[in-house]
Amino acid sequence: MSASELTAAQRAPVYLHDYRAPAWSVRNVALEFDLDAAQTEVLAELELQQDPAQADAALFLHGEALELLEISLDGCELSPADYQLDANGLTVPHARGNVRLRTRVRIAPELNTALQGLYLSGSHEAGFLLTQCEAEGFRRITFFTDRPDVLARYSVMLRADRARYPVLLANGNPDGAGELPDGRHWARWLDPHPKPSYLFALVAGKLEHIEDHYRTSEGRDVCLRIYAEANAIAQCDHAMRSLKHSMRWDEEKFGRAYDLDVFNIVATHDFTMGAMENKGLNIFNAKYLLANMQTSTDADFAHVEAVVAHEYFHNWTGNRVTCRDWFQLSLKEGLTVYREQEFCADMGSRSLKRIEDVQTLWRAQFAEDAGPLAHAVRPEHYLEINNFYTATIYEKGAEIVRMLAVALGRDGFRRGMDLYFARHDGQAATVEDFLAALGDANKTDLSNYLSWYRQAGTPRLSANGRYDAATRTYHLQLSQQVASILLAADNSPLPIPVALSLYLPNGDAVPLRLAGEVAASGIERVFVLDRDSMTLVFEDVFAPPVPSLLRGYSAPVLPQFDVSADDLALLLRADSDGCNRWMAAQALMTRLFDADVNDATTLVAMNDGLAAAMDDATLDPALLAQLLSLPADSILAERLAEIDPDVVHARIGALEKNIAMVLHARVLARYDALSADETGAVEARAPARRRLKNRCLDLLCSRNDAAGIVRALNQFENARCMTDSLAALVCLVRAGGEPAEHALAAFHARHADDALVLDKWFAVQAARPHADTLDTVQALTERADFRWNNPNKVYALFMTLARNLHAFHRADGAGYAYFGACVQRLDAINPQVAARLAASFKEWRRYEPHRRALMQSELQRLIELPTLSPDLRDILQRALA
Ligand code: 0A1
Ligand code: ZN
Repeated sequence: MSASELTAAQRAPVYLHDYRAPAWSVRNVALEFDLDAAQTEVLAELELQQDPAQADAALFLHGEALELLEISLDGCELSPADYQLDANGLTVPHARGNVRLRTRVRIAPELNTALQGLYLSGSHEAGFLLTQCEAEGFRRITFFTDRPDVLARYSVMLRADRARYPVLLANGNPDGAGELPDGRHWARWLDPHPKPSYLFALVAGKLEHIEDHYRTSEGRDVCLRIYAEANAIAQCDHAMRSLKHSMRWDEEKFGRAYDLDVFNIVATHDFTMGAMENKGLNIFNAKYLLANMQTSTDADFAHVEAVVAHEYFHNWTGNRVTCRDWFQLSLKEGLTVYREQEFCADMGSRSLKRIEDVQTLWRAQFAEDAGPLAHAVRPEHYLEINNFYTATIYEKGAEIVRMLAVALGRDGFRRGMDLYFARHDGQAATVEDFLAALGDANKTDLSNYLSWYRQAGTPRLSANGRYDAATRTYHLQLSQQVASILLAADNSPLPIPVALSLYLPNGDAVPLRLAGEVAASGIERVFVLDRDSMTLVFEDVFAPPVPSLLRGYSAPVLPQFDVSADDLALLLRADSDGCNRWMAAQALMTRLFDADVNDATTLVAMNDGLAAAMDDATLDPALLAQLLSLPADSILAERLAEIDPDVVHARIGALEKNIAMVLHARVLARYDALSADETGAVEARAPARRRLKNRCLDLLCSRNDAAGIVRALNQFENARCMTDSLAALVCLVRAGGEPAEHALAAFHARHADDALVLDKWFAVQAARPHADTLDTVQALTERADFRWNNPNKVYALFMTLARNLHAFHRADGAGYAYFGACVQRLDAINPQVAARLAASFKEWRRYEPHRRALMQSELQRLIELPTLSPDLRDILQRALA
């Protein structure tokens, strides 16, 4: 019986404390692929080595959905009595010591809609073959010890029909190619760097490429290629530029040079995630690789730069130093996100990048951490690892690295990273190894940061200040409250680096001298709160100061600061840290949301502060756009004891209309000036101006005023770039009616051949704030250009729908029922996609009783389905627990 005939067993949880070193390792692996979309054969020769300390351990290799055609051990063919096959893999009980195992299996790429393992991208006639192995996809290609702490050297032989599959790529360096009879050809690839199986990749098909070269600081000439289908190849230049910038930056900032002769990137439209860092052969969702002013927004350009950098940086943080087990996922992901964030900050505006990253953290991670899917950055157990590619592992993980970097300072952090690479190059490491290297290099003990990796939930940081005029001292008490003791593996106090300044009413910052210190040292300092509470006493403070806390958002905590609206207005006006100016504006808006705009003092403070910002000609237009933006709906919704989408919507509307009204003249003038200057260019400052211009347009349209709609129509008709065209379309669709219909039709006609632009077209409609949007989405799924098996299309419609207060959260429950039915349908196609969508229900307990009951019953209906993927089951179980 083949493993594919067995039904998948229900998963047992995996525990961190059960970790054992591998009983069997693979030194070398030789793979031979006879590639074909319908049937591919994979021959694998593994040089296996048993750990002498585990001499009794049977040889077990993971394998799923593989048809075993041939198996031999040390040259002797095995009979079925010599091995056991089940849904999880292959056991060869009598193997001992050093052995050579040879297996030949058959797989069916074109039937693989889960997009894990080897699959087909595009059409059956003209598509290409590619792989996705992280986290556990390699076991769908061949039998293997598919765990990240088994590092092997790979040699890969690819054979295929030359006409259908002219390009044959795998990891490492090319090692020969040639012709075969019957129109077939071969190519061999050799990867000299031992790697875990999740980094394996191959690509075969009809692809074009662009090429460039890069000379590393070590003198290696690297051939860089980006592969894409013919109609997209003209859109790869921005990615190539970003790649070269990333390579230079990693040498300059971390001393890390590239280590192969070639670096290949391939774009696909069929990908569940953003991109994948396979050694020497990165594979990208086309959405994060292709960019062109006519079809991509400024935000798309920024995403491409960030994701190219992210995958490239993995070459050291992830590939050269990998993870011992999947519990350590944030060791590579948090660290690589941090590196990516720093790179983007260096390429553009540091404070703006920080604001964007904080926005993402607050919107995605805080919500995750507050609900039933909350988990530690290093979890203690999991059912399905695919469900742990989360905002907590990525974004909160990056925040922990940032805290360490803030606490150690630039040079100390670099020393620590140097030691981390020196100690662990070529190894599979742990979070403890990381903290030890950073600490040892700086002769300090950072093990208390482990609590950040072990505790789920967002801690609160409170601050209370008291000024003593007689002694001219300012007493600042900082204290922390652990968020969710229930979930914490330990609940010891966390080390929280607090970067702070003190501002005098005239806007000057106070030189900071603590009681007992001889002299002041600077106007910004970092204090690490590593107890429940501490009080800092500052001397020589000549007037009651306003504290500017968590500058640059120095720790991922929920601020609960005892500061007045006027204090916030001062920070909004005068803080030298752009991120803190923005946080002050957000705090004012949040207070107004809480008070349903009925708080005169706060209203005046916010309105005056924003007006002053608009009048400040020196302010970066992109920062101004951020100051003028409300916190995300989901963040504001969290403020309510019980979420009622109608209340959220009404309060946000009132707040937005107040800003639009109070600033109307300024917004109009600014929009017209920026609009007259628009060139549609890529140059560095243009995106910032467009961002402000389009936020102004948004405000002008918020009350459906003719002045706004006319401008939106005009901008839509005359747009020189996608940023402007899409921003106008969003405003028109929100207003609805004939202009919206007309614009949607025109946009579709203009971009009918471009899958990525069509995703935007789908998403804009799914975002329309109206209960009827549900019917629109339903109708859109019937179109020929919607594909259920394409994750980008599915996310464009359904991720957007899930964030739509009006449609998803319709009071009649139709949104939940429809969404649930779609999740069910998708589970049979791509379980990872279904599980990601199902996580949209995670906040169900926070809603008012009526909607809460509706969401719960939909979750309950789903969990009782007779067939459910392990991925979806895991999410549903945790959501309902
Ligand atoms: N390691 C990748 C993310 C990734 C994870 C799983 C995947 O399989 C579906 C694909 C990509 C990254 O961090 O970029
Ligand atoms: Zn990553």
